[in-house]
Amino acid sequence: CAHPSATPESAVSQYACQRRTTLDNHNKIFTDALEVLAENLEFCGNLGQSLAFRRAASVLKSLPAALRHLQETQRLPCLGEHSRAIIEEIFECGSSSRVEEILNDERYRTMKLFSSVFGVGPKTSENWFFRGLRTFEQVLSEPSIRLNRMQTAGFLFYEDISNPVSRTEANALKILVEEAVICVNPSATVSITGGFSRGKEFGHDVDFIIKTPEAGQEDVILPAVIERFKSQVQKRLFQQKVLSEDCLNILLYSDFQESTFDLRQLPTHCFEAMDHFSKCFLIIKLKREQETDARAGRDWRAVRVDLVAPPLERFAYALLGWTGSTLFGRDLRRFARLERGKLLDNHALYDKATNTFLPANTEEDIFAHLGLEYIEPWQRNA
Ligand code: DGT
Ligand code: MG
Repeated sequence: CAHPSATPESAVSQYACQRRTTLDNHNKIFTDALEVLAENLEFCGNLGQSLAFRRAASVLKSLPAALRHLQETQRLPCLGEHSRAIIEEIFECGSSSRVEEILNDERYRTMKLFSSVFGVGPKTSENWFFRGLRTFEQVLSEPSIRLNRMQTAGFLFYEDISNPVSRTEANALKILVEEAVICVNPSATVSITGGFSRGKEFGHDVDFIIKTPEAGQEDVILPAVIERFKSQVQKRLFQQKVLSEDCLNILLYSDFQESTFDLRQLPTHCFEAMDHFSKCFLIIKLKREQETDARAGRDWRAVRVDLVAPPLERFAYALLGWTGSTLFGRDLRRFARLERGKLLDNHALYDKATNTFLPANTEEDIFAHLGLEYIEPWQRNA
């Protein structure tokens, strides 16, 4: 990606934050292939090369039409010789032999399977693979493996949470979360962020960001919401003189992470690092709208939900980070650092020339600080 940043009017920028990328991907055949290569390299720990393929795929996603000839890639940034060779083969044969090989590769398939479990990352997946494990049954019956709480929940609700969440389900969850949030703090507001705020119809989870106007409330609201979910259940149990807890408890799993945020902290260089805001990772029981799951004999499904509660003065930065996409966020930071001499992360934007933090009330303010045209969330599907 060594293209100059000053691009002519019609040229495609090397930075995702200078491109408008909707969900209308006209080059899916190429981007799917490049993303398999990227994922495989991630599994092998080769993050640099993986990112190169992700960037190549992202550039193709932003194009207004399908590529017609390989030559068209010559005017595009971030498409190196490896990516172009894959595209060429797809043009000629309809698919890439390297991608087919990866899709059939035992290591790739096993890593993909293991890392699809909530709480199991690439390191654990690799560890299990090198111990000769290939299936969930083998992992679960291996006496030397001790699953942590998150992984235990991941296996327990695997089938439900590996099924994509629909927008209808996300909206139903919003009502549920909103009810709990407003009950504990009537001046707080809840917004959907992540993939759904970029217009996606399905997601692997639902991300919510909570805005609290009073200083300090961001630190207490999430534990209170979790307590509210729990007490709701007890109340109903009591009222209905009820059955089993399993039928009523809507909170199937919760992991609250206290804020470690410090106003004076400079933005971090490490993109992968989790932000410091108060947040929780939940698995929530959602009532099914239509048919009951006959096999399971239940009328609910488990859904993954993330909640984040930043302090008001940093809300816009948190929203921008959580809206994504991941590559869009990564390129915003890279652009800020390399083109503007500023440090950006989910907490703040810091100007190295004046040694000051730049305040922002809205996402528009942040784009303006960076001298970037505003890009709507639905155009950030890089
Ligand atoms: P989904 O849930 O699979 O439909 O897609 P998203 O885009 O909602 O992704 P998700 O839920 O994993 O993450 C929510 C947002 O958080 C995402 O849009 C961008 C941000 N994010 C994801 N991964 C990272 C990361 O490794 N570092 C940072 N700084 N932000 C990330
Ligand atoms: Mg999400």
